[in-house]
Amino acid sequence: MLPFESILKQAREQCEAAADLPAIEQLRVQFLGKKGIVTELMKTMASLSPAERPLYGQQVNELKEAIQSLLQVKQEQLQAHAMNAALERDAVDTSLPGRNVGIGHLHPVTQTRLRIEGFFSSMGFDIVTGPEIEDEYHNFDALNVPPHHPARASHDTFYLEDGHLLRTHTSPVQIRYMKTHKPPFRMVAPGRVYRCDSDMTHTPMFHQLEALLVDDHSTFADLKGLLQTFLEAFFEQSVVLRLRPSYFPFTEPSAEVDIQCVKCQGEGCRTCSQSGWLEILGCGMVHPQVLNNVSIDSERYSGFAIGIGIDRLAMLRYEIPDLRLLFENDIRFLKQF
Ligand code: 2NL
Repeated sequence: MLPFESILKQAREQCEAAADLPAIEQLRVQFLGKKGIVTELMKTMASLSPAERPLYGQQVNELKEAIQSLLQVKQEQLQAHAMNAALERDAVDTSLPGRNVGIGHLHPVTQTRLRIEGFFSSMGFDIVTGPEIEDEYHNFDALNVPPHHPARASHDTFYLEDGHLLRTHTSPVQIRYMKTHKPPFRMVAPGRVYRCDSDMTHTPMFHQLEALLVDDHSTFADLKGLLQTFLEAFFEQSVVLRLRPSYFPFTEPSAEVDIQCVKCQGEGCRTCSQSGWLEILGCGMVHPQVLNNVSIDSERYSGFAIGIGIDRLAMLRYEIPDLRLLFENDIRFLKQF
């Protein structure tokens, strides 16, 4: 066999056997490197006669190119193989469900507040907020709450320094509003309020929304009609109202409003403690003294006010059994709404 053919055969076999890229590089050195087999063949050309040289040179060149191409093909094969192995190893299963981004949602109390605000907005009420730190005048005196009223005792109200306190209701927002607006007007004041109270059904901080309407001749019938419309909109069903006479220093007459239980329609169930009724809110006609306190002529104008516990309505709407769940901020609880 001619040396060229035998060298090519040897190269082909070794190339075939090469298992990885370093082996290919080693073959390149062995055949084509500075001291490689092909290079050595090239050097022997000097000992040939001028007539033999062109053919010899051409054959060495052909050998060199053939080996180069062998190495090239094998190298590409190995690279493709390595690439496929990597792709298989790092494969992504595009059929797997995506990870939940979890953008969250509003707190159930906030959802309930927005729902109530939405109703009153639609009825033309302004939504107004005010400070949570108040003074005795705006929280009590202006509202006709006498100096020795039990609500003013320090075991019911959080007092701060120099006559300040944490508001016990949102009424001071209405006092400020009435001082700066001329009737007729209608507004609601939502927000956090504070009382020294903590048990199954009371937390030291809770959420209230008070509605206030003052006009030429607003009546208790207007109040009752608004309550019926509001409660049916809120619970998305017809409701039966029951008004019980009550007492608040800032309204006269005053009433507590019950509705027939929206869970059992009055049959008696756990939600209504078997009574068939749910206590929902307090309301009344604004006491003339309160109007006078904010320089509104109580001979000419009359008004009504409604005090709504937002947390209680959230509990009824979402069937939450314990008020305290609303304030523990346990994500497993909150996620359900
Ligand atoms: C309740 C009772 C009520 C009011 C709040 C009010 C405010 C002004 C004047 C007159 Cl500025 N009244 N607010 C009136 C009646 C009841 O809340 O049981 N809330 C949960």
